[in-house]
Amino acid sequence: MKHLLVFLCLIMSFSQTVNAAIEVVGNQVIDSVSKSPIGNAKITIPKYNYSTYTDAQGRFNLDDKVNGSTIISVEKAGYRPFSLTINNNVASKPLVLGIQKSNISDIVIESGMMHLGDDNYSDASANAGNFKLNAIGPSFTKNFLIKSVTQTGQNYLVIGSILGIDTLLARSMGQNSIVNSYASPPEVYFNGVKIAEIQLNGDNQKIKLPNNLIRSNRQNEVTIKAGRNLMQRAYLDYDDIEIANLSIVSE
Ligand SMILES: [Ca+2]
Ligand SMILES: [Ca+2]
Repeated sequence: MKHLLVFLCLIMSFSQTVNAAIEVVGNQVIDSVSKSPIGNAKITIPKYNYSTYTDAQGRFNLDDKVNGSTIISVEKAGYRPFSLTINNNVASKPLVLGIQKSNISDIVIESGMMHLGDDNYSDASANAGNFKLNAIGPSFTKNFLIKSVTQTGQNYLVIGSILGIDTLLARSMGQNSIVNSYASPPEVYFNGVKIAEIQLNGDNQKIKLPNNLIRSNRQNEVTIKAGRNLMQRAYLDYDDIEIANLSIVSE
């Protein structure tokens, strides 16, 4: 009988250890295909000036940083820049972020975060409480070389994350709480030609690049222009927005 009790106690303590091990589930960065953990990936939340690195198991801590909507970014050599718009609801559960290996043809245009507009916005506008940076002005332009084009594939301009858009559609989708105004959508130009208008906030927005606009082995230019508050006629009020991670991928 005594032996049986010792045996039962051993089983109980063993199962408690196992349970404890299972409970330690936190935020993790993994390879989106192989699902293996990725160590030493840089995690950034620009709004809080917060950055950290994943451990060998791909785990990372957010230190209860998240309050309201904000962008979290992951950078790791050999992988495409990754960003995700999160809020305290999302961040209160373990985040598993799957990042994708980069291709040789990928072009990173901008890996940081930028604020377009004029730093003049209402508290009710989308993500107003979450703007971190000062505006660089109403538009962003960058030149970059496209060495060769996979003509068989389709090329895309990818906007990792965008927040703060106050279009009529964004308002109708509940992305802001503005009652009586809205803005025109931000416009995207490639080599001087308008290729898209961005109506909604969100992540990983892919815009088709027409192959005939691409200048192979030469400089190409991308421009993003902030929209305008259409109800403000007394002065020009650009729609303040924030963008993280701009790249070109071929698929
Ligand atoms: Ca503004
Ligand atoms: Ca805005």
